[in-house]
Amino acid sequence: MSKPTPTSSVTATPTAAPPARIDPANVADVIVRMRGGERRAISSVITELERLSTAAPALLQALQPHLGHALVVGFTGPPGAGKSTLVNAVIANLRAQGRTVGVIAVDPSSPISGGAILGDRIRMTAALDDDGVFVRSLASRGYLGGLSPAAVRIIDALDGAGFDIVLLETVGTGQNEIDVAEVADIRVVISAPGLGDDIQAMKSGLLEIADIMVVNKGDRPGAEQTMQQLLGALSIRATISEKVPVLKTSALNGDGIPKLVETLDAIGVRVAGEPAVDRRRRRARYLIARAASDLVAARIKQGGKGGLDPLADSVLSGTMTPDQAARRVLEG
Ligand SMILES: Nc1nc2c(ncn2[C@@H]2O[C@H](COP(=O)(O)OP(=O)(O)O)[C@@H](O)[C@H]2O)c(=O)[nH]1
Ligand SMILES: [Mg+2]
Repeated sequence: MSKPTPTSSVTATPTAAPPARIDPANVADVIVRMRGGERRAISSVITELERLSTAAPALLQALQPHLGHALVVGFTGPPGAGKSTLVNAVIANLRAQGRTVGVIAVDPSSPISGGAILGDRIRMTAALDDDGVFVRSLASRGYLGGLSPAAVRIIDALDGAGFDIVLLETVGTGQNEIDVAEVADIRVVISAPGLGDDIQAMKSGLLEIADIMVVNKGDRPGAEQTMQQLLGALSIRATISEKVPVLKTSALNGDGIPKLVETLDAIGVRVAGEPAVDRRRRRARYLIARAASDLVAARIKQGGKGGLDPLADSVLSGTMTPDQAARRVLEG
């Protein structure tokens, strides 16, 4: 690629979509092969959607009739809580039951070392040599439209490919990661002893989105204390504490994993009772909201015709309120 990829999510200045690597005339055929479980087809569809290539719109449209089957489970929490290891343990449990699993690991850590992705590959050993599992890691390189929307498009790819469950690992540090967790049908928030500030390290926003709380590294001293702190933090939020199960796991030795999967399934039964279109709509809503806020950010940056200065002067001279000026910017 001769052009540098954008590093910010502001893409409203029409950045040209990268050229497709699959022939747009073959889209229908690729979808058929993908749904037949052909890994190369799955991989190339994901790549097109990840890059938001010129084939992406046709692919997304062709996928639509096949969406809404997969249960999407988000795993989020601070770095080092054991998310990847836990996801690996859950994969092994699900595979033992014969269920197929797609995995997306979103890791915004330094793209320079590449260590995070390599680390995921090492931890997600359950996925090796198994056609029933497909793992895709995303680093924080520039994605057209941003990293999180790329992850959401890949959820659609894995759902469309027919996987029973899609596991989405995100680091719960920034608002974007917390937002992307909202596209999941079930949100698992993971903490662990020894992360420094323990519960304080869990952004309060994370506690609020949890359908299930997990204290991982249950084999380590301090796990019980972390459990108690968490139960305490949840009990102040009375409405939440009633329904959020708090489970202890050890992703390393497997303790608590069957119970975690049972709990996921119990919630999954409720989710499956919702119309599939509701799940697709949730993801579409997220993509629209993100694209809209990117557009707004770009408009502000450009300031409409002639930059923001003329509007700022109007505000200074009292001929316009900041609110009116803002509307003018949005009108373009
Ligand atoms: N003792 C113990 N260590 C764990 C457990 N789960 C993960 N780890 C370790 O914690 C470290 C971070 O794990 P990782 O899965 O990469 O965390 P992530 O950043 O949340 O994805 C690794 O060294 C793991 O081996 C656990 O249940 N018990
Ligand atoms: Mg990880």
